[in-house]
Amino acid sequence: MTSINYTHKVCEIHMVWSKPILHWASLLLLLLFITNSNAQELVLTQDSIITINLDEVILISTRNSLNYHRQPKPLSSLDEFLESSKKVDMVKRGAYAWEPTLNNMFSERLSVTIDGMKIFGACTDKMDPITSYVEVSNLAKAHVTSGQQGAKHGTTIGGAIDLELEKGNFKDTGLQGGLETGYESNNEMNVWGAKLDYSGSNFYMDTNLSYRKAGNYYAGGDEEISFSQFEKYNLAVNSGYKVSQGKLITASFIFDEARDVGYPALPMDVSLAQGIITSVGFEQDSLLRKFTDWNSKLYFNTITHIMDDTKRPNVPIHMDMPGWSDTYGFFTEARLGLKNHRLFFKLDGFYNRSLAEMTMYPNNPNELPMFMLTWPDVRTTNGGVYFEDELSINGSILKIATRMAVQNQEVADELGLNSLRIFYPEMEKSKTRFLKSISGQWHKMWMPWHLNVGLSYGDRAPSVSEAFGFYLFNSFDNHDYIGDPELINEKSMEANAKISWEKSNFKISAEANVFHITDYIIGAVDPSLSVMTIGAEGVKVYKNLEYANMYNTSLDLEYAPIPQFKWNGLIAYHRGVDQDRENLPFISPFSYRSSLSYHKGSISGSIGMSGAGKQVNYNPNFGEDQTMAYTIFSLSLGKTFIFNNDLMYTKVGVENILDKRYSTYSDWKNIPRMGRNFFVTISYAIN
Ligand SMILES: [Cu+2]
Repeated sequence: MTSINYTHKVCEIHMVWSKPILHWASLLLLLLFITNSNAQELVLTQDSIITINLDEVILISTRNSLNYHRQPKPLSSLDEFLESSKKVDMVKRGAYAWEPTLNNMFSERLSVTIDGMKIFGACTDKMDPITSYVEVSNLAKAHVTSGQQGAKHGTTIGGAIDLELEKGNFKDTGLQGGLETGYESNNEMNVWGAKLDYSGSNFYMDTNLSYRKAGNYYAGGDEEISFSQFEKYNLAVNSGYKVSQGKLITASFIFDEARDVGYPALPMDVSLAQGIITSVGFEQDSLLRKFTDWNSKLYFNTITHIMDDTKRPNVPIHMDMPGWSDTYGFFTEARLGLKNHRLFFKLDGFYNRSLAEMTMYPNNPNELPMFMLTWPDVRTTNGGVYFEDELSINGSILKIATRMAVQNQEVADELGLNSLRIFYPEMEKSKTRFLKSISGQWHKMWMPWHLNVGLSYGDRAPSVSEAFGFYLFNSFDNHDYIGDPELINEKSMEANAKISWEKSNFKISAEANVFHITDYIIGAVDPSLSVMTIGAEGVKVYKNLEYANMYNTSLDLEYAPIPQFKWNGLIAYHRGVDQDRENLPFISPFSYRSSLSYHKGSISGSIGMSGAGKQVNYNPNFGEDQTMAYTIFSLSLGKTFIFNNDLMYTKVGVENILDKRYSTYSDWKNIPRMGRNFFVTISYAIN
């Protein structure tokens, strides 16, 4: 898949009141000094186009034909779009609701937001990442930011993924509509989409409806993967009203529901995963004369997740496991330009309620069912301020950013609190934590060279599962997990660097980052506890490790010998170890990908290759075994047709051409990925 990268640099500065930080700060100063003494630098204009975020923007919208050509598979799931990102990997537990990871870190270390809105999944087993509650047709872009550069969207260690909703533009185009359909051969998936947009000079309203239904998929070699089916509906309405020049009210509503979702790598499936995501916003071009781009939003979302094992054969004990998550939140932000400073301010807050329960029904009808709260109605209240300054100094840009937040967590359910007090008799009902982030990113150009370096510090509170989880079964390492409400905050120091050489038809860039995470939170076996889940090997309790180090490096090449042809190549290497040099789980082995694409007039096409080396560094204590090397190939062809005034786009292609049977390091319990898959998509736009 083609991803469009505006990869510029990011620098993060970390300033914590500790020695390593001072050490880093002096390094940064030294760097600045070196730069300032260089006479050949190119002076950057104070141009808003040059920002120094080391982020990646994945275009998702299929609103215009240009994007349609760029995307090898336009009706891909959002998961597939994210997987095309250079930085994001997907953990697969089946065909649906993959979990995005960034810098080999999972959701508890990331900030994932939809248009800046905080949303938390309702599944104790992570079957419902936030990304599963939206459709590609709802979204314009995905912004992927690494490390503390993502702090704008919330507290994070590994980075942020913000999914930007597609919005109207007040062009007087009246009503426009479109129909889309797609089919995939491997799992007989049907995709249907319809949209109706109205746009006038004062008002717009975009409506879209989509439906996907898939059967079981087949891994390479034609092995059917049982319980990998799913069905999903999504309805989204997005509207805006111009109150007066420069003032705008927006409202958005998304209803997303998946039913009968199989999770072949897990012992349970999902009968219902439902999300309702709503917001109202107010935007004003200016504020108090000096500030610009004032943007505020109030939002609410509610998630319902119902797990189901009634369709599984040989279930030792039937369980009902529903979960709920409601989030109320707001943010307000504005910009201010002052001489060579570009300032950005944001104030945000949310209140989340997470509740999950489990009822076990013994096979012997004379025994009573057993009821537990696995998430004991945890109320999280978080308020934060974020500030950044992009400062241009002698032709380079330094961006300094900080977030300060206060978070309170309270266990509202007495039964849940008393259950946890069995393990933590001293546990308080409520606990408040201060969270902080500070980062500096520095970008310098000596055409055609670009250099970005950054330092940062950030911390995070334990997640609801890590702090309050009560006998959460992890099928990967076959252990029950118990949270620890007394965990201390996990802290991360990060350094990153990127150097690139960019000409119009050739680009090469090398980048690396290292995270030194102290008080790293991970599960450790407690042999004194006995398991709750039948067949589980033991019980793990979350604890703070002394520290863990993670290293991520990549080399990226792009070459366009003629404008119609473009070649891309990427290789990446990751490593993660704890203080005893033990491997961390879920760290990618050496991986690579390459694609060649062609686009001229109404025709487009691409061939792609991706793969990974043998996983050398894995950790059996977390259920990992060695994942074998693999390489897979794909191909797609597209053409645009014009009927009267209307446009029809078509795309056909094949993925995993050689029908290779493979799984990656991030596939839950080595669940094999899809084998050969033919797809066709047709999109008809009525103008
Ligand atoms: Cu679940």
